[in-house]
Amino acid sequence: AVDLLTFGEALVSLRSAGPLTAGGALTMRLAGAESNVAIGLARLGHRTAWAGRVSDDELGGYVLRQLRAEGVAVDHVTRDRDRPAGLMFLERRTADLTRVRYHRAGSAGSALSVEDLRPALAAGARVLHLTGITPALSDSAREATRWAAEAASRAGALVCLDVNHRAKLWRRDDARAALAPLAGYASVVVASADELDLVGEPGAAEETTVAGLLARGVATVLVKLGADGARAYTRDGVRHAAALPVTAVDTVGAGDAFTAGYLSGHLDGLDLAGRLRRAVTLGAFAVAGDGDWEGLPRRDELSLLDDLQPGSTL
Ligand code: KDG
Repeated sequence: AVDLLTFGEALVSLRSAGPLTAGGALTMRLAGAESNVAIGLARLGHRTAWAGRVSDDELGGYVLRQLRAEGVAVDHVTRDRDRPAGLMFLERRTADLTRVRYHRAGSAGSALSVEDLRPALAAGARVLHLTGITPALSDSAREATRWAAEAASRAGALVCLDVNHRAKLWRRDDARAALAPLAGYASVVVASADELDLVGEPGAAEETTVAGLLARGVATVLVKLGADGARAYTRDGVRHAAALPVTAVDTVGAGDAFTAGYLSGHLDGLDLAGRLRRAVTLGAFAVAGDGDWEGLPRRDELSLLDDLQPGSTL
C-alpha cells in the first residue's frame, strides 16, 4: 500500500510569457491538480501513486517521465491508443492576469473509468485524494470518482476532496449536483471561500455549509483564503492559519500545494496546528516560484522560508 493515491487528468501545460495572439515561445510543463498534490507529497518522502489515462504518444510519455522523475508511482496508469493528451494554455496576459484555455474535450484523461482505477484501489492507500475537476470531465470519470471515493472510505482510507471548481468545465449547479454527494465519503474537504457552497446549498454562508459537512461525518473542512491563509473547522471549533509572507510570482498550484502540505502533516501524525503550518508552508513555496509544482520543497527544505528577510542569501 502507498501513503497517498490520487487520480485525475494530468495535462501538458504550455505557458506563454505574453499575449498568445502575439505568439512567441511556449514552455512545456506538467500540470494537473491531482498530480501536483502527488508531487508535493513525493518530494517530502511519502510513498505516492497517481492513476489515470494518458495518451500513447510522446505527450503521454512526457507526463509519465515527469511523474517518475518526481518519485510518483505510475504502475496503474492506462495508456490510451485512441485519444490525445489534454492540453492547457496558460497565457500570461499581464503581470497580474493569467488566462487559462483548455484543449481537453475527448482527451485520454477524460475517458477515465472505474476499470482504470480498480487495480490502484486494490493495491491500497492510507489516503485517497480526489478533486472536483475529475467528475467534470465525462460521465465515466464522474462515476469513477464516486466509485473510488466509496471504495476507499469503505476500506478505511482517509478520503480528501478538494472542490477545485473549474468554471470553464461546467456550471455551478452541475458541479454542486456531483460534488455535494461526493463530500459524504470525505473526511477532509478543501475549498476556497467562493466555492464552498458547491458542497452545500446555493449561496449558503460558510458556517452553514461547514455545519452541514460536519454533521455528515466530514472531520475537517479547510477553507483556503489565499494571501490571508486558511481556516480549519473541526467539531472542536475553528482555527485560522496565516499565510507565510513571501513574494508571490505565480499562484497557479498554490491550492494543490496547500492540500499536499496538510496531507503530509496528517501522514506524519501532526496535530491540527502542525498540519496547517505545513499546508501554508507548501502554499508559500508554490506561490514564491514559477510553475505549478516545480518550487515545492524537499523535506530538508521545509524550514527554508522561516524568518526570511526580503532578498536573503543563504
Ligand atoms: O491546480 C492547478 C491546476 O489548475 C492545473 O494544474 C490544471 O488541473 C488543472 C485544471 O484542470 O485546471
